[in-house]
Amino acid sequence: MPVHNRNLHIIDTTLREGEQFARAHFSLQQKLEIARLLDAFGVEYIETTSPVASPQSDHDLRALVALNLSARILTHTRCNLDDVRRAVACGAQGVNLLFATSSVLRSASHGLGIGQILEEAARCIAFLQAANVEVRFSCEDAFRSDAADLFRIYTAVDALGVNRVGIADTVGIATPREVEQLVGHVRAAVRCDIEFHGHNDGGCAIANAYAAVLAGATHIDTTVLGIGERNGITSLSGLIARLYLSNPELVTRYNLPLLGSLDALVAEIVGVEIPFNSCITGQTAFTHKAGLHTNAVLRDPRAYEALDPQVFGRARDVLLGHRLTGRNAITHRAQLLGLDLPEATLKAITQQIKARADEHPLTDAEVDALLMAQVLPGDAAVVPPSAQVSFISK
Ligand code: HCA
Ligand code: CU
Repeated sequence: MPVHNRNLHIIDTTLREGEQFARAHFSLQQKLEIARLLDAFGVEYIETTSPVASPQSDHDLRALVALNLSARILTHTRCNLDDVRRAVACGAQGVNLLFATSSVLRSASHGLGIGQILEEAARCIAFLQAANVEVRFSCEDAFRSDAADLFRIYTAVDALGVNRVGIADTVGIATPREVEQLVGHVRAAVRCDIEFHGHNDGGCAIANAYAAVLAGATHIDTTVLGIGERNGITSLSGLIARLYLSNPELVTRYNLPLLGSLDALVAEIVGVEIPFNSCITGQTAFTHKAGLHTNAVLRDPRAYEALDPQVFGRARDVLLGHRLTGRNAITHRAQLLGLDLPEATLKAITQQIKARADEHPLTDAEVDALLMAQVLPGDAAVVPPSAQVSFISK
C-alpha cells in the first residue's frame, strides 16, 4: 500500500468553482445551507466566490463568515490589492490568490510578465500576512506553464512565507502520472503546503487528485457532484471513495453518511439528477444485477463490493426481475418471504421470470407474487391477477 499523507485537507469550492457551473445560481439561503452541511460533513475549508464579483457576493461572504463554522471560510481572488483588501474587510479567514502563468493565459488574460506577477504577489501576500489571514498563491494553468516560470514563482512565494501554493489543472489536460511528477517536484522545491485543483475535461479529475495526494499535496479542491466550469472538477464523493479504498483511516474523521444528503441538496438546487455513476452516491452504486454477481454477493458482499454501503448510510440492492437473474437470487428471495420451495420449482420460476423479463423487467412485487403463488395459488389478495394469470398461462 502506498504511503499516504495523513495531513490531508479538503477545500470544498462548491460555493466558488461550483458557482461557475452553467446551471448554478445560489441564493444566500442556499449558500448557507450548503455551507452548514459541508461543515457537518467535516470539510476543513469552504472556498467562496470573490466579494468583488457582485454586491451580493460581498454580502454572502460576510454572512458565511458570520456562521462561525468549524470549516475555515476562504475566498478566491485575483492577485491585486483592491480585491485582497475587500476579502479581508469581509472577514475571510483565508485568501486563495490566483495568477495565470501559462503563456496562452498570460496573453489572453492579464498580459503581465513573470517579474510583474511576482511584484503583485509580494504586495498581496504582505498585506494578508499583516492582516493575519491565511494565504495561498496558485498558478492557474500550471500544466501548460513553462516549468522554469512555475518554479521561479513557487519558490519565490514560498520564500515570502505563503501558507501554501496551488497547482491548478485549469483545462483538465493532466494525467495522473504528470500530476504526480509536477507535485513531486514542487514538493521538493518548497517548504509550504501544496494545494491541487483539477478539472475533469479528460475524465481524470479524481485520479489526478489522488495522484497529487500520493506525491505530497496537503490540500485537495473538490465540489459537491464535481460541478464547476465546463464539466467540472474532482467531486467530493469521488475523492472520498478513492481515499477510502486506499486507506479508510484517511476519511474516517468525516461524517460519511452525509455525502448522500450533500449530493442530493446540490443536485436539487442546480436542477440536475445525481449522476448514476457518482461514486458512493449514484442511485445504482450498490445495485447488483447479473446472476453471477448476485449469487456471490448474497454469500459474501465483498465479492463485488469494494465499498461497504453501510459505512456511507446506503443499502445494497439486488435486482431480481430481469433476464439476467439467477436461481440463487430467486431462492434467497423465497427464503426472505419465508417460503421453503423445492429446487425444481425455484428453477422453473427462475426460467419463468427470465422468459417474461425478455419483454420487460418485472417489479419485486411481481416476482414475489410468482413465488407466493406456489403456496397460495388461489389467494388473489397476495397474488396480483396479472402475475397469477401469466404464470399459469405459460
Ligand atoms: C478560475 C480558475 C481556477 C482556479 C484554481 C485555483 C482553475 O476559474 O478562476 O485557484 O487554484 O481551474 O484554474 O478554478
Ligand atoms: Cu477551476
